[in-house]
Amino acid sequence: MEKRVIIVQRKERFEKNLLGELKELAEAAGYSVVMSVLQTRGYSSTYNIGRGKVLELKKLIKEYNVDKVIFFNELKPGQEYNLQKELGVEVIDRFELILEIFASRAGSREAKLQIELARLKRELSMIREYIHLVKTGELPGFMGGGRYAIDAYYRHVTKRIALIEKRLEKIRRIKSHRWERRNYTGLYSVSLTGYTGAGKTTLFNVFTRLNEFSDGRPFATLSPKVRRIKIKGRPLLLSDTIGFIDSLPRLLLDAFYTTLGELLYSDVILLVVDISEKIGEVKRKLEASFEILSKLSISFNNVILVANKIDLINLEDMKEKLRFLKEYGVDVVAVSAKKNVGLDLLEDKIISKLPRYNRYKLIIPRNSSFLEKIVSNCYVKDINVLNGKIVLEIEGKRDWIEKFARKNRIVLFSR
Ligand SMILES: Nc1nc2c(ncn2[C@@H]2O[C@H](COP(=O)(O)OP(=O)(O)OP(=O)(O)O)[C@@H](O)[C@H]2O)c(=O)[nH]1
Ligand SMILES: [Mg+2]
Repeated sequence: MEKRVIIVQRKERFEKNLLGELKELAEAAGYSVVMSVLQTRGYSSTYNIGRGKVLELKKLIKEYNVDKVIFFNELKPGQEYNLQKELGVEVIDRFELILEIFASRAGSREAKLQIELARLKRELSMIREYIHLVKTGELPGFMGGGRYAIDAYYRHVTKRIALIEKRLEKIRRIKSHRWERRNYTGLYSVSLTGYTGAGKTTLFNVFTRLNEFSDGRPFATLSPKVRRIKIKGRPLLLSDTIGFIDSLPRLLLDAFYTTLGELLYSDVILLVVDISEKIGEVKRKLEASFEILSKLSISFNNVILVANKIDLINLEDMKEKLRFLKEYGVDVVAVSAKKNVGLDLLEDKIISKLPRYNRYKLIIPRNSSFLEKIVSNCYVKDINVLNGKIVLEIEGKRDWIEKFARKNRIVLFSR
């Protein structure tokens, strides 16, 4: 049975209400949200929220038979302890919630290690704070050998962190080699990115006709998926990446950004936006996405805004939102990934954005394995047989084509 939870956010007057997002996250983790509680201001260092709100929560927990309380705000260990003691149920914060989701979705070894690392780092800061609180008498002290046990645990966690960091370092070295190699082939690379739930995986599936995991919940995709596809005859690599969310906890940023490393090696980035939502939501998610791309130093020239889910809104609404999106000065294409609308235009746009787009004519011997290599790495515009030789007109990445020709002593004619 699903665990019943209450979600809580304490915010300053100028801060956003993000309980809607917290609810989606909680549901993604398999909880059933029975109540949302918002408190404006009223901070107390004991509970994070004010004492009055704590008593109110206590009542609600009884009334609605609640198993757990999830806070949007990051809780200090003392606060978590005090809340649990007062409320009599488990209390976690958004950080722990996201970790739960990450952990349940993590596929690759790297993702798993990153999650464990984030968990351990958080634990370390908790232990430090805990020791501090005991010393200052704000929490009950350690009994008997408690102090020794805590020290030993602290050392264990520190060691484990160092070990995981070493392993991650190794994985990353291998991975960057792989990226370099991929950059070397004639294949262009296109990445899907954007807010969680925007429709990246759906679009990925339409393009690849494969069935990747997509269950309509946040973070359905954790580690990047890559497929080789052809768009209008041009071979390229398409990657699906993890979804964005607003204000990701600081300790999770590393885990998050490394899974996005793929984007740095993309020729074109498809930033998918769900435009069926209210314009305020569209704006919030879009700006959060832009911020993440900026942090990765991605050039917006390579970005295409894919305005998705147009099947859910009427024409007027769509036009207004497209006008709004265009103000950001990035190319926009409206589609419905689900209903297969607008994809032809999107494909044209992708092709128009592929850089280092070069045309060559070349002549190769018949029956050679060269042909197979060329077909799978370039766009073949024309093919003829002349005097027992194959004459090709191709388009593709200059680096790959020139290297291939040099290596195999094939003469190229630029066009
Ligand atoms: N109506 C409609 N629904 C869509 C469309 N595209 C995607 N969806 C739905 O939106 C939900 C989220 O789609 P996903 O493809 O999983 O989204 P995502 O961007 O990959 O999400 P994460 O992997 O969590 O970041 C699913 O329920 C899809 O069926 C569309 O064009 N129209
Ligand atoms: Mg996905």
